[in-house]
Amino acid sequence: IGIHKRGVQFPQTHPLALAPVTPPPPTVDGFVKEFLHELNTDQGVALSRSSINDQYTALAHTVRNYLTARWLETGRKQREGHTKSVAYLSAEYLLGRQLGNNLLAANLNDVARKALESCGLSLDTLRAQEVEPGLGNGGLGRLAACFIDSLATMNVPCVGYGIRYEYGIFRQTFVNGEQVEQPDSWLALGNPWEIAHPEAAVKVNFGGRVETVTDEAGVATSTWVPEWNVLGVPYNIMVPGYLNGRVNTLRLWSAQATQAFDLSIFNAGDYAQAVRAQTFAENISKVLYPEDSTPQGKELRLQQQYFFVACSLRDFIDNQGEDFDLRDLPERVIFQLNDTHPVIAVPELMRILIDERGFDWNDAWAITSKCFAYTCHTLLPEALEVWSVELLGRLLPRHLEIIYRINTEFLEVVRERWPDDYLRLGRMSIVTEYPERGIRMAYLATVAGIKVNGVAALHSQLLRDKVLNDFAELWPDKFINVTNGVTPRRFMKLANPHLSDLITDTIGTGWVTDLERLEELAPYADDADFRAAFREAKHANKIRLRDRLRVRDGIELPTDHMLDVMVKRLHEYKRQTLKLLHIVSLYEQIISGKVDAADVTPRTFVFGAKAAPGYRMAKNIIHLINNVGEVVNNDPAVEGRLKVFFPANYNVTLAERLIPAADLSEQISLAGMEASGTGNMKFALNGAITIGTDDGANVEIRKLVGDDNFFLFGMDEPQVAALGAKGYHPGEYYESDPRLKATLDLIASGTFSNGDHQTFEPVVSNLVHNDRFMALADFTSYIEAQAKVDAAYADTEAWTRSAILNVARCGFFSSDRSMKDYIKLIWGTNPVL
Ligand code: RUG
Repeated sequence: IGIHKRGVQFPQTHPLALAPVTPPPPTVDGFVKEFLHELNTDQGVALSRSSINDQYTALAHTVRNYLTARWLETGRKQREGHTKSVAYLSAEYLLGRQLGNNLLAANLNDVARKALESCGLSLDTLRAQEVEPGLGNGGLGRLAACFIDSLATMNVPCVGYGIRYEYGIFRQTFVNGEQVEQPDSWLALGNPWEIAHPEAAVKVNFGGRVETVTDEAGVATSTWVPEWNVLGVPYNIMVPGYLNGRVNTLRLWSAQATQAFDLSIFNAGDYAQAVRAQTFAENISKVLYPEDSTPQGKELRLQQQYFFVACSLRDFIDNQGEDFDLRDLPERVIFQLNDTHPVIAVPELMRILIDERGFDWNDAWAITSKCFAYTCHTLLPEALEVWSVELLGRLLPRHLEIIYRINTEFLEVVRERWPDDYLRLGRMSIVTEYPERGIRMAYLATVAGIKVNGVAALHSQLLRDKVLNDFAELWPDKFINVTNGVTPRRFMKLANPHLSDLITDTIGTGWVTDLERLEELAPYADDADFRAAFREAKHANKIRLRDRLRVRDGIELPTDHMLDVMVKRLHEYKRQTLKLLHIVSLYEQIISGKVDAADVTPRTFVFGAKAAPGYRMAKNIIHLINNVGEVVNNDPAVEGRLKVFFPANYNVTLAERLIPAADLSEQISLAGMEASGTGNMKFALNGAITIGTDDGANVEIRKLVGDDNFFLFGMDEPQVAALGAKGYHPGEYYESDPRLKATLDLIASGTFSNGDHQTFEPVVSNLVHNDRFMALADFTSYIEAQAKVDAAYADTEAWTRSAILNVARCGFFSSDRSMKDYIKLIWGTNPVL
């Protein structure tokens, strides 16, 4: 285990084994042959007897076979070139379906379609068979997936490391309007995209104690005597670049017990006890924690974090070969820490260097402090992980010891710079004493990282000025911004073929890998024919969405309404309630006769959102959205004017259908709360216009598209801070805006809960009495902005013009550009051509 040697020289080798591996011919016949071969030999069935899953699996393997030659070649070049790699450490990858993306990357879509047709099969049917791997919660995991796509496309050596959760993000269902979670057994029918290497499993230790021996010269040596261990089995997934022949690797670790069961206990008849150790070990990669932006600090979570970084560090180091001098590690790799989740990698590398490789502290730190960089994705204080010292000491005693020493040496640096500033020492210490003694992982990452980046300009500035201000004073150059981005391959080319074809027909194909070229579309905003074609594409997307929702959810989507979409995790700071207040106020105005229904712009509102299972308020809000939809959709008074839909289980697959069809993109978080957002970018690039606050990457979107092509509302971050400082009293807004009062009163009246006043009382009273995210303060401004939206939408040509300019001016938000920024500002890696 873990010592399985690769690259052994065989005394005799058949010449074929020395030749480069060749892919099957990229012709229809070549594809058919490969597909049937896979179906017959791998699935063991004849076409005539095969199930759809057999066909899908064989198809996936066929596509994989085309990529394999390039993958092996990529690996060979990388090993021989000793190039510096990016090792992206992320607890989440929200990949989305693989088949369509891989066909696109390998330019096999048409060939595959025709090949399958010639076998009497439909590519679309087989694509629908794929269960998406939901190994992430939301933006953070999807960002990781976009980044690895971009790095492969840009020819940058990268290995993504993560966890192969057996159950990904839960499948959301609604029962009487309330969220009910079902396990996501995404592996039930197998995963044809992964290749397991059980022989390369890595052992990971936990628990036990540290023994310290001091020699005659007074030098202390620590030895970790762990108590238990598990194995990490690597599963490789190919990450193909777009049409460039490069295939990088995503390596996900699955936990396995070192011993399947205890035979003596089994023989004694206690079967449950005999397999307990196995169950315990395998729990580590069993299920993704469904919290987004608010970690829970559970022991299993820390086990997951250490498990995957220990495997990944060991894997990367072992792959450098036996003669590799670890002093050269910073020239070989940069470990990018995706949020605080993998930060335990810092003491782990120190432990490997000192305890296993015999480096002294200073040399080990000299290496370690050049190998990591840290991306922070939040500003919410509760989202910055703090691990209790008690727990860390119990699970990873040696790491705790190392963290204490890092902290001691770091505080010396602080003391030297600010000799008498004791308060500052307390503020900056990696070890906090309140509310219990804990390790502030963001601080540890900041101390160890060569750079710390936020994910949008405003976020990075607030990190520097507020959350990590003391650190920014100490190391001003450490803090940088890299604005997030999204991959145009999945979120335009694949998701929006209508618009993509129109763009390609107009400006050529180069935009797919050079998204700034979308600028060339700007002049066409003034071309009536182009505008008509653009509208046609949008309409076709609404029809595609309608067809999908009809089958998926039994929803009948009107295709002639403005499509107003808010999709993202359910969180109070994102303010789905503000959107809901807008809908209820429109409804209230019509049913109370204040407004004639005929004067209301026909709109369909679509929500998509999962709530963390333990987040009570978020679940109440979901319930309320569903119940408002139920009432509004069945009230003849608003028929033909308002519809509210909430398809369950929003995921990447649905996003790919929904986003291209949207007219209006809702990005309405309280300013200073959303680190970046990436949905906002996807919508704008697909020709939806944003209504949004000055928050996260909205700020940059607005700057690029221009004020005329963006509906801005609400307080900005300094205004939010000032109101908070002055004292925020939401009740005053309730009392002073009659429209807001009528809206909240309607909810409180039981209209959306069969007359029951209790059901939504927590939502209403939380808004009126607490409202941490100041929805009521922004209500009036939001309603006014929505009125402007209606007016603008009435002018079809002007609206289309704005939508086109959104597409044309948002090329900046490609994840390729984000990756260029990381390379230039942090990694210093060179693309390998
Ligand atoms: O909430 C943030 C989003 O604003 C951001 O766009 C995304 C990617 O950077 O990360 C999200 N996030 C933050 N997810 N989890 C956290 C917890 O730190």
